[in-house]
Amino acid sequence: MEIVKYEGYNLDELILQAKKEYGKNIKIISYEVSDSGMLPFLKRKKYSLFVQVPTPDEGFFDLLAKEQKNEEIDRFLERIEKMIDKKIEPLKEAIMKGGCGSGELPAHMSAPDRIDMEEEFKEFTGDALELIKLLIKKDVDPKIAKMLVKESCGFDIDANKFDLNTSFFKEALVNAIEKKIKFKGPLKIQKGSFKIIAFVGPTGVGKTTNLFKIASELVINQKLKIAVISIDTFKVGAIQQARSFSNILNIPFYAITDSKNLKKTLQNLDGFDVVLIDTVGRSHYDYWRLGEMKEVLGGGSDFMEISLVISCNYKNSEALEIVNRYRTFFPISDIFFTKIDETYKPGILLNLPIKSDIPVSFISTGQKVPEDIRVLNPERIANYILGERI
Ligand SMILES: Nc1nc2c(ncn2[C@@H]2O[C@H](COP(=O)(O)OP(=O)(O)O)[C@@H](O)[C@H]2O)c(=O)[nH]1
Ligand SMILES: [Mg+2]
Repeated sequence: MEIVKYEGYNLDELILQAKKEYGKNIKIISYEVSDSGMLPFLKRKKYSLFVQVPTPDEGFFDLLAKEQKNEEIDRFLERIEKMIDKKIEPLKEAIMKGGCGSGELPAHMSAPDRIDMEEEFKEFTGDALELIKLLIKKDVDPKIAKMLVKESCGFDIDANKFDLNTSFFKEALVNAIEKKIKFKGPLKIQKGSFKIIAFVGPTGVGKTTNLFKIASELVINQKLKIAVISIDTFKVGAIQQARSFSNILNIPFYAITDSKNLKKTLQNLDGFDVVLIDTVGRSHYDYWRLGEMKEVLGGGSDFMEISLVISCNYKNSEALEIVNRYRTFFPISDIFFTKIDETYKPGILLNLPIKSDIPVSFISTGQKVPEDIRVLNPERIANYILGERI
């Protein structure tokens, strides 16, 4: 993919022009508005539009066909997912009521799945029980749901059970999250600190896109001196995508492949405040490749922070497996969640940090660079879990 810049006085016309030249499957990345004309009465708003377009050597029509096919597959999978959800919803309700109509769970459920909910949550009542049910609906692990809710409970002597000590679900959840999850907080970097942050994780989770959201914040708002190094030399078009973003932000960009070069490049960047390293996406099953990447990153420095990028689309078990595999290779400093906009069951935001005990940093809320990113904090996680988008 390639980034193309269009300039003009009418944004709609610029978009039309881009679509005319590259087809309807272009992606609009961002636009900037500036005033043009020296004299006040001649001032007009001038737009710079950045769009991602397929490169000609990737075969434009092939790519278009592929994207259309992918959309069809996505729609088909979405339908299947909804059908499955509809089918298992009554089953979940039945489980929550402590049985399955006949009082028995279906035979196809394996022994560990046969959690007798009534037994499991018999110490809770009222709002506490309601909140546990809600959390489980959002795909929070039942044991984690129970542990979190208990953090915000008091003992109800009349009922002889635990109930929430507040009448607000959000307050209860924020209080529990504050105690159980570590937060990295906003990225505040001192001038001259020479911080290095590498982004690792499987292919397609959003490492490159989100690295540039961070880069934009650091360059534009914090006025820091940034450089980007990419060791993603294997994914078609990856270097070009990163190079184009770097050009837009006007920051130096280096593509390297081996550890000696990384060391040398970092030494040459001594006067910079932050160096962001984009890495190749690797399957977490691909030990050999992960080992190779570790070797390249190993040529970095002891001050390097390694951020593991995980999509909220992943199943809980899959995400935990990814974290466990990556942490055998790298000292992971934080989990960076992406694609929250593509899930309606965000339980992963609680399950993964609690099970892995790794701090969380950011959440990506969409494809737009630079605006679709938020710093994670207890309130924000609670809002996502309770279904409020911010
Ligand atoms: N819907 C959605 N898409 C995202 C998000 N973050 C990244 N993407 C998209 O995911 C795709 C893969 O992103 P990329 O940064 O190339 O992933 P990488 O292989 O990990 O570097 C691109 O189309 C991005 O625009 C997000 O938060 N939400
Ligand atoms: Mg990438």
